[in-house]
Amino acid sequence: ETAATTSTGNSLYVGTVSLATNSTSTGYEMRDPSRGKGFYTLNLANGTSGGSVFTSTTSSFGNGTTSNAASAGVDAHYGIQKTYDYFKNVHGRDGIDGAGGTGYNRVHYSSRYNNAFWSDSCFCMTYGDGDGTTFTPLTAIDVAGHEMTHGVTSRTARLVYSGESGGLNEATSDIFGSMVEYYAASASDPGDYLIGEKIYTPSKSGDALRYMANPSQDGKSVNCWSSSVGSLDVHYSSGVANHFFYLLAEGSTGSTTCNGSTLSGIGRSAAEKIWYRALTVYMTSSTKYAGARTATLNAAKDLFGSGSTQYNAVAAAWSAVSVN
Ligand code: ASN
Ligand code: ZN
Ligand code: CA
Ligand code: CA
Repeated sequence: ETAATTSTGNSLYVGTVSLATNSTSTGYEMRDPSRGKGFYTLNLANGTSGGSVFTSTTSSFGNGTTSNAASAGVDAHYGIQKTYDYFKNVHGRDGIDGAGGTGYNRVHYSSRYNNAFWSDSCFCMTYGDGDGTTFTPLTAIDVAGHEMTHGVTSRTARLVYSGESGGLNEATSDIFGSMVEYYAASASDPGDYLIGEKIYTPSKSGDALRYMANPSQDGKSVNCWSSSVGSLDVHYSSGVANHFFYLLAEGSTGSTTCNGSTLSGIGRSAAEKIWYRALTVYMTSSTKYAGARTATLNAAKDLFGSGSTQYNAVAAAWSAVSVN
């Protein structure tokens, strides 16, 4: 017999959290049987396949440090839980596949592995532990939201992962990764437009993998569209759309805009709904930046009307990143 139950999780990055778990005849397991078709978190114990679900004899998992293997599992399980809730409660989407399926997590993949990734083949999420210098375990909530959003994109617009469409694919993951972080906001992780700030370079504070408010701050990403943007790595051509989204939601006094314009933000709630509708209704596998402008304008028209403040703000924010 099994039953859904709430356990306490002692995480690496967000303190003590409520974890949706399962109670069995022998204890508790890191498995949520209730959200959609359910999901669970596996410990790969430095292997690259197989693994076993994290279990505990008490309704408590992890100890808040890497000395306990379950701590990173807590972050990953919290991340999949909050990502599920974000798409369900904000966008009305039931799971990554839209039909209750959210896959599962694999934690402690390989040794000192400096990445995390979504795979469409296993329909699952995988997290490395990092080498301890460039990365700590990559189980932060914005990374969870980023990677699982790749699964959503695969089931919707299917943006090809190269050229401008690849930049839009990456930006979609940064956008919803950040929106998941805001959705889950807590005192220890309040939400921001930085990607990976909790896991990147533990010896240096204040930096991040990517900066949506000013993408060029990473030294590689671009703030403004140009005809050569499609030749960049997708993690750098994403800068144009990340910058667009930040400007749309939060506005600007003009310090980063490509045309010197000042902008009033429409807020995260309107901006995220516009991007989601653009992604799921209007973008296709070959959408480029010009097409993303049209897609988001169409989405804003549907949601708010064609002469609305939000519609006009979408046009102004794209112009501010040189997508005219
Ligand atoms: N973490 C990387 C990403 O989501 C994995 C990859 O290269 N696709 O972008
Ligand atoms: Zn990505
Ligand atoms: Ca962040
Ligand atoms: Ca750092």
